Amino acid sequence: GEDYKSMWMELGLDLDGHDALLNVLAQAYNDIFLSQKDRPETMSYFDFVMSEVHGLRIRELLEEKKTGRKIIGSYCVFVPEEIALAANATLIGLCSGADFATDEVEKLLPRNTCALIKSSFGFKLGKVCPYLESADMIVGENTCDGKKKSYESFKSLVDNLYIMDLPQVKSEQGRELLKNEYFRFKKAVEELTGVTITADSLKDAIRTVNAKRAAVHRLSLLRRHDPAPISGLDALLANQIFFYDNPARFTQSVNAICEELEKRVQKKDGAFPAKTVRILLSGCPQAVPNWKLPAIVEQSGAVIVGEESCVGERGCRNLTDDSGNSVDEMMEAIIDRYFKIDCAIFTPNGERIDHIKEMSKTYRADGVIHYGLQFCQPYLMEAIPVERALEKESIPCLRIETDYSMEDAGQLTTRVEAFIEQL
Ligand code: BJ8
Repeated sequence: GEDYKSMWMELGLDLDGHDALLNVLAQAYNDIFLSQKDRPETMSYFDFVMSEVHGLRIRELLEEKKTGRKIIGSYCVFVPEEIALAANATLIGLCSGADFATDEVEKLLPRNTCALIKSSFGFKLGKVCPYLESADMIVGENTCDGKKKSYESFKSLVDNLYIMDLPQVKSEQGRELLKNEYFRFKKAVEELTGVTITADSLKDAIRTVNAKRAAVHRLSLLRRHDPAPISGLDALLANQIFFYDNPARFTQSVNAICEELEKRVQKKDGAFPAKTVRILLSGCPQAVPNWKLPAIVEQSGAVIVGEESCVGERGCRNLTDDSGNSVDEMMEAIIDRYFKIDCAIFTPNGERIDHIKEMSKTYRADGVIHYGLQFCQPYLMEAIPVERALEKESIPCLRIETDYSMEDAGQLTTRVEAFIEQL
């Protein structure tokens, strides 16, 4: 609305570009989400959050800042929210799910860079992301070569970029590296906020984040039922909003959805009819508003029953042990928890294949669609062993390679429909 304009201007947003982005977002949301049949009523909270994504939530963050709280933006689920919260900071996942200012971006990045990285540059260059502009610290992590190298240029665009190094091997030395980096991050956040993390604040933070992850797990598990009580699109939306909503309110809202879904399961009410073909989506993270593939899958008559993705189960599978009594003990628990994340930048990464097989069984998927962003070496490379491993279990797999443009939508629909038909 009108009243947000001055806020956006103060943040330095480009109002025309920003309006254009919001219009595309609203249109896509309308076409993809609001047109769905038999949605749970409690999804109305998420509709509201999406309608206020650059409005009310930004106002809240700016209010937090007025009280001295700091905002930290991140591009990866390896950045521990517990540490931010414990030091009086709010962690926001920066989304990067749409092309923007592509011509400008391609002056700084090679054309054959994945759409996610290009998008993060585009949102900055186009000045259209109020989260990015509100952040007191932005964390870039050394994960894939694309992100790692692109942050070197990104540094010239933002003055508060903090680089977090990450291991690539799940060895003892790898854990040691992660440990050093998490302690270095803790110190940097404490310096940023001027607040020293205590055993109490860290325990509280761990509990807050655990509750959020537990709520999402509860939601995920309800999707194993047939008929699935919620569409994959709506479940994905909850997983996306996970990254920027107020944690306690998010937890409460997801639990409210779960209560409604539990009743639906009892009554055998579904978002789709019983015996609808069930798909597990696996691969690259799907950031807002990148809804292309899930929309195609569900408009083709299948239901997505799980996301093996960082915006999904890979990102929030494990909880953190909160039983420690000292900051050091709880830091160790945090390191243990994050070191289990089976991102494709790790080598070897057999756990991910095990998890895909396990998720296929838990959610009773008829087939797996592997989603790889074009030019994303880690996930495109892993797609082949993933497909082979699934073949051995007689689980059909379709490998998709795509980007954020709609140019291939027709072709994707044809391939997805043919895949669903054979299941
Ligand atoms: S923990 S998946 S959020 S790094 S799509 S930018 S991998 S070329 S996003 Fe990720 Fe953290 Fe891993 Fe998860 Fe590179 Fe691929 Fe692009 Fe990607």
